[in-house]
Amino acid sequence: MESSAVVSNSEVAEVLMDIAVLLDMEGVKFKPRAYENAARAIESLDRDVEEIYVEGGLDALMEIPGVGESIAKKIEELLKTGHLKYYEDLKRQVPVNIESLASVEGLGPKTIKELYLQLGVKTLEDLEAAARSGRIRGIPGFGVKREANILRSIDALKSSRGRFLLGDVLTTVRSILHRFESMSEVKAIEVSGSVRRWKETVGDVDFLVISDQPAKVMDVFVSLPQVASVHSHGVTRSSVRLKSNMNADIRVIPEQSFGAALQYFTGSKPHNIALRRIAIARGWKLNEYGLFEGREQVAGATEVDVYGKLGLQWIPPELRENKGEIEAAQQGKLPHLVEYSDVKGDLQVHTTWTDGTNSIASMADEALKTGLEYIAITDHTKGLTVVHGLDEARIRTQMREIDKLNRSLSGIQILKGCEVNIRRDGSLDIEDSALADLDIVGAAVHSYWTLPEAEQTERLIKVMANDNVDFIIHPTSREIGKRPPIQLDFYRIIQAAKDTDTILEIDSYPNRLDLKDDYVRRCVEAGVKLSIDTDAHARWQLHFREFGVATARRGWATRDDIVNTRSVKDLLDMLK
Ligand code: DGT
Ligand code: CA
Ligand code: CA
Ligand code: ZN
Repeated sequence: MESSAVVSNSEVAEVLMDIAVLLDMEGVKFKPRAYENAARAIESLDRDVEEIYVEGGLDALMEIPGVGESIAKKIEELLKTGHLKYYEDLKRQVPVNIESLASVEGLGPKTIKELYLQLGVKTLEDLEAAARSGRIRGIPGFGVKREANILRSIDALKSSRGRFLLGDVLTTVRSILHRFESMSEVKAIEVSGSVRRWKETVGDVDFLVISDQPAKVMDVFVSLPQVASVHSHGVTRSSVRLKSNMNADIRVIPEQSFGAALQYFTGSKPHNIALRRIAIARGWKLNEYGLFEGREQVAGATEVDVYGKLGLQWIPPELRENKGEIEAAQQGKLPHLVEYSDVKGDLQVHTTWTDGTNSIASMADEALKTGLEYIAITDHTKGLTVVHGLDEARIRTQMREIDKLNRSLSGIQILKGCEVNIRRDGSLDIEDSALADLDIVGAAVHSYWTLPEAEQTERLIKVMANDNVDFIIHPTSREIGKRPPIQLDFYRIIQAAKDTDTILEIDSYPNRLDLKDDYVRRCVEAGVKLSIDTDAHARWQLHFREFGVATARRGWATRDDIVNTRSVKDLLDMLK
C-alpha cells in the first residue's frame, strides 16, 4: 500500500480479516471474531469508509456495526498512513503467509494452523507440495478427499493468478475515462481489450485516445492518482501499474486509424487473426492502422467501416472470441443481443431478514431507481444457519409484510420468493406447502460442493423436478479464482431444465457470473430459459446487473431468452 493512498473498503476489510486469522493462530480467544465481524461490516457498507472518516472522524467509524474504539483507531491509522503497525507486528510473529493460504477455498484459520504445526506449511508452494506428495491425507481429520479438494482449489486459484475480476476494476477504468473526457485536448477516448469485451477477468486495461496534443495526454496519464508506478512514458504510448496492481496502457491514435485501432486492440486475438485472414483473401492488408489495398487505406476511421468493407455486420465486442460470430456476421445473421434496458425485474434480492444489509423497502426503492418494475425477495432458508435462514413461519410473516408494502408502493412490485437451500440428497429445507404459496422459488446449492459428477447431477435434477421450484440460483456455485464449479453433466442439466420448465439463473455477482458465458450459449442453443439476477445483499449491489447482462450477451442471449425481460404478469404466467 502506498502512503497517503486511497484505501478502499475491501482493502480495510482484508487487513481486518487477516488480523482475525493471525490472532486465531496465536490461540487468542474472542478477539478474532470481533475483527471478523468488523471486516464483514466494512465490506458490506454502501459508502466509502474513507468518506465516513473524513466527514465524521473516529466517532463516525465507531457507528459502523461491530466497530469499537480499538478497531476504529486501527482503521484510522490505516486510512491516514496506509499502514497498520499492529498488523505488521502480528505478521512478523506468525511466520506463515496467511494472505495466500487463506485465499485457498476450504482453508480456514484452524486448518492453516494445523498444517503449519504438522507439516510446516508456510506458503502456497509448501501447501501444494504437501498435497501433491500425499502428506496431507495422513493428518488426523484430513483424509484423501480433503487433500484432493485442496489441490482442486489450488488449481482454480492458479488459473486466475495475475488476472483481475472485471467487477473489481471497472470503477477505476470509468474514473480514468471520465478524467480524460473532461480534457479539452482529448477528442475521443475508448477502452479496448478484454474490458471492452466484458470478459469476467482481465489481464490489463488498454486505452485509446484521439488528441492532437499527445504529450499532454501522456503527462496526465502517468500522474493519475490511481497510478502506483510508471513502466514507460513515451510520446504517444505509455504504460503504468495501477494501485490495484493491474497494468494499464494508453495509446494516442491518428483519427483516420481510430476505428482500426479500436478493432485491433479490442481483440480477441483469435478474432483478429480470423478477420485478417478474410482481408488477405481479398488481397488486402488489415492492421491497427487500417484496412489497406496496396498503400491506399480503404477503411480505418470507424469500426463499422472496417467490418463493412470486409463484408461483415459490425460485431458487438462481447461476441469477438472467434466462436462463430464472424461467419454469422458474413451472413447478416448476428443475434439481436439482450440489452441492459430490456431487463424489467430482478429475481434474486436479499434483505435484513437474513444476511442482507438493507430492508425490503430500501431494496425496492433502489431497484426502482435503476429502472426496474419488479423484484423478488429471495432470502435464504433455515438450512443456512450461519445467516439465520428463514423457516416456514418467518417466510409467512415476510409474505404479509410484502403484501403490506405492495399496497403502499408505486412504480415497483415486490414478489414473494426465497432462495431455498438444497440438501445433499436433492431435497429442500422448506415444506412444499410453504413454497407453493410464494410467487417464485429459486433453489441453490450451498454445501457438498465436491460430490462426484453423477451424484451432483442427480441432486439438481431432483430439485428441478419439484413443481414448486421455478429456477436454479447460481447453478454451478463457482466463485471465480476461489471455488471451482460443482461437477455437473451439463447436457443432462439442460435436458432436465427443458423437461421440467425450470429456469437457470445468470447470477450477476462479479465473482460468480454463474451461469458463465459458455453455459449461457449452450442454454440459448437448446432453448432453455434464463434469468439475469443480481443476488444483491445491499442496495449498491443492485447495480451488478450490468455484469449479468454482459455475460448473457457473451453467451449470445437475446431478449426472448431472458425471462425477466417480460412484464411481471407475463413472468408470473409462465412460472410453474
Ligand atoms: P487480457 O488483457 O489478457 O485480459 O486480454 P486482452 O484481449 O485485452 O489482450 P491484450 O491486452 O494482451 O491485447 C489487447 C488486444 O490486442 C488483444 O485482444 C488483441 C490484440 N493483440 C495483442 N497481441 C496480438 C497479436 O499478437 N496478434 C493479434 N492479431 N492481435 C493481438
Ligand atoms: Ca488487456
Ligand atoms: Ca494490453
Ligand atoms: Zn446466496
